[in-house]
Amino acid sequence: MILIFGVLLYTEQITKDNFSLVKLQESFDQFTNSFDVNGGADSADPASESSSNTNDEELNKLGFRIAKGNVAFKFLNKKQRSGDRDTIVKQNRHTYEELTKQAIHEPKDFDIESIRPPEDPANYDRANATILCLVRNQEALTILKSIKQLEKSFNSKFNYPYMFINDQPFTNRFMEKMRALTNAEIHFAQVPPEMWDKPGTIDLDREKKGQKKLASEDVAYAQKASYHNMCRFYSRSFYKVPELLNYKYYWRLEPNIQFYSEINYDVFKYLQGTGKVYGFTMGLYDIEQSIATLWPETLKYLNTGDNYKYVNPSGSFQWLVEDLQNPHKNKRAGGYSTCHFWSNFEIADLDFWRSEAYDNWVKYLDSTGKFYYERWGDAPVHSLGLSLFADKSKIHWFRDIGYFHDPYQHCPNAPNTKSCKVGSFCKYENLQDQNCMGNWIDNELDDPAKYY
Ligand SMILES: Nc1nc2c(ncn2[C@@H]2O[C@H](COP(=O)(O)OP(=O)(O)OP(=O)(O)O)[C@@H](O)[C@H]2O)c(=O)[nH]1
Ligand SMILES: [Mg+2]
Repeated sequence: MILIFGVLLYTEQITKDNFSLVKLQESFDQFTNSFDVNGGADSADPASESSSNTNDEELNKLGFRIAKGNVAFKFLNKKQRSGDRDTIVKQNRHTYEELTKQAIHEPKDFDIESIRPPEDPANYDRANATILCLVRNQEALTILKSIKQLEKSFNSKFNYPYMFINDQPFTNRFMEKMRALTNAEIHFAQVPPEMWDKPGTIDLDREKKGQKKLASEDVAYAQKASYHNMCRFYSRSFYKVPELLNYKYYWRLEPNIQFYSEINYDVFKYLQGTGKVYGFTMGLYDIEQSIATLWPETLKYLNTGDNYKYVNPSGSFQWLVEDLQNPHKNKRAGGYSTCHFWSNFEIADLDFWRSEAYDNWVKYLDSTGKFYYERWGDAPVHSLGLSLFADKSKIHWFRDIGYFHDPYQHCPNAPNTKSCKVGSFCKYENLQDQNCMGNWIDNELDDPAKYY
């Protein structure tokens, strides 16, 4: 089968493309990689065969293998879920709703009383944190709506500074509008062009073809140049923007979102005090075509040189390789479930992105050009980075924060949740299968009773 595909690929390359050995090799690598979620272990070598047999036992038992040139992951289905896709979707929905409907209070794993709102926010000893808004001038009205919500729920009590960033200069009108919204400090910065613009190394012909193909499959924003720049920027550069370098924590805020909760503790100090690196509210499946080779490329990277050392043995690997709820996505994405933390909401530690483990990997991703040839999003990139390189106990589900970004929401059963239906994830029935939180709860979540 591989041979037949190889011949087809070869013929197709000669007739459709200017034949190039390099391109052919690359396509073939992608193809073989997408079937070899073991990351290309060399089974022809008897020594490596016997060691990989031992390793296979480990892989079957643990669901992962971290060895030089032999990194692999395997879904173990520990909850023994079975049935057709509809049954799995129903089961996972039930799992999510049941947990979300349980009464939830503030986190128990930190002394929350010590991080309550101060009497005077103007004189508060804040954590080293900022609220980060990447936004365009023409989005003034929609980001304004988000800021009003955040001020009401959280920030009027703490006065954390805002950092607005943009690839273009902000207009005076935009800046005036924002200044009128808060008592907190506000900073405006322009993203350096080398962090934003498409690099000169991108093969424009290949980019056009790739994007056209994605557009023909209805992949949102496939041909929107700025969207590709934005995804690449949020994946590989935002944590290096000069004005952000002195900050450790950020809360990412987008236009047009809603908060359903009153947040009465300092979420940044919560992360700081617990040593957690990342907080999220929702987990989703992704558009598989947009990241067809993100996982194969990642495995290729992890199986190069000493890169295997970056993989954290306490990572959250199972939800990455789950293949029950959306097996077609897993297949198309070369073994990746496509599950990711929805990155329009992030409260996180910038030093995680600045770490060698994340930064080196993302440099490799960038070198493939596939932020442009495909449409790799920052959400799956952040999520793969976190699941592979961070201890999963450092990833926090802000289950107590009700939040909406069209068309999905998280609506917890908390005393101060308002304006949403507890447990409901999406008003559209046909999108229920996009919720990946059942997978997270089943496969990665530590006993929730410990934390809430
Ligand atoms: N300055 C600037 N900001 C951008 C650009 N494109 C996107 N953004 C911002 O990047 C963030 C993500 O972009 P969105 O368009 O919301 O992407 P999305 O959430 O995947 O798509 P939607 O579902 O349409 O919201 C938002 O904060 C945008 O304001 C751009 O070209 N320039
Ligand atoms: Mg958005």
